Amino acid sequence: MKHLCTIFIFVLSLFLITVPVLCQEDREKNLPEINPKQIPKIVTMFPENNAKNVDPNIPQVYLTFDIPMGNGRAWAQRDNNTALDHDEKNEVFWTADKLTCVAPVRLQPNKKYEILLNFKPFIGFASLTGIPSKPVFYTFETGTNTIDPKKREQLSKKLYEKTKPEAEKRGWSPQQATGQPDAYRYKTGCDCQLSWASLSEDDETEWLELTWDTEIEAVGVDVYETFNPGALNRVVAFDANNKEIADWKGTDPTPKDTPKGKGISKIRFDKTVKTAKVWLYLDSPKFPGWNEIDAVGLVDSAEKIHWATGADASSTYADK
Ligand SMILES: [Ca+2]
Ligand SMILES: [Ca+2]
Repeated sequence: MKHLCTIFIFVLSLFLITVPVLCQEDREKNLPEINPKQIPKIVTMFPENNAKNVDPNIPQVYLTFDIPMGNGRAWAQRDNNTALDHDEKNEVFWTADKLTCVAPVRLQPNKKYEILLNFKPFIGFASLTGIPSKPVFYTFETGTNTIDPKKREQLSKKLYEKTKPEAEKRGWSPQQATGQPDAYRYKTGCDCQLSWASLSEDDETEWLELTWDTEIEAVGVDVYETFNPGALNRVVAFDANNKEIADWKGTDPTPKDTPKGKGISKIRFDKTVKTAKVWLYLDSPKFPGWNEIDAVGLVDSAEKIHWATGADASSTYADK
């Protein structure tokens, strides 16, 4: 009986979150056609679509979209035999960057899962502006591994860093400068919680520390500035012994009056360095207003960007 109730509640909540988007869709019938670029697309599925032999110990299934999404979701089942086994104790949630929707699960070994993502009438996944993603038929099969609570715990910790619930990343906290850019996706610069902001607008010079899980052979950093840019005047990279191995000083490549109010400052060191820790310095008093940073990536010699995984700062508006 308990199981039946859960299914009922799940279906009910699906409807609750689905209705506003359906209404939005109705309104859009009279509007000009949507630019295909504005339709959200799934860029990552975990496990991958059509994956076989998936470890049933994984505690989460998640989807990452290419643009920030609204709060709706629609993980609908095809039939009872292949329905996703949701973890009854933990609710589906969105990560702080609004890019990833995470379904906590309790999978079974040797089972084929079939999930209908945004199939009518269950339209839940939609961008912040209400544009729904296209329907996707998502399926994967678990392998023969037995359920091992210890292994599940380990996998849970590993995944948790990637998919922290929204509440764990406070608005404007240094952690908002980790991961791929999200605030930067808005057309113009904005005072947005998806970026780090210092506590005061102009009271003192500020620093932002970024760290990476593994050392990168880096030629420089790309700094995504999303509000009142121009304050960056020094970047220092450290080695594993905390010794300064690169020290750039100069004028921020993104000027204060840049037309869109945002920019990517591409800082290059005078040599390639192996680093997993970088400090950015900002002359905040000289550049009025909060000088917000959305994301920071180390750039390797192939110009591949590695997004920061950890962050700390001199101060944060999240403490206000
Ligand atoms: Ca300032
Ligand atoms: Ca961000």
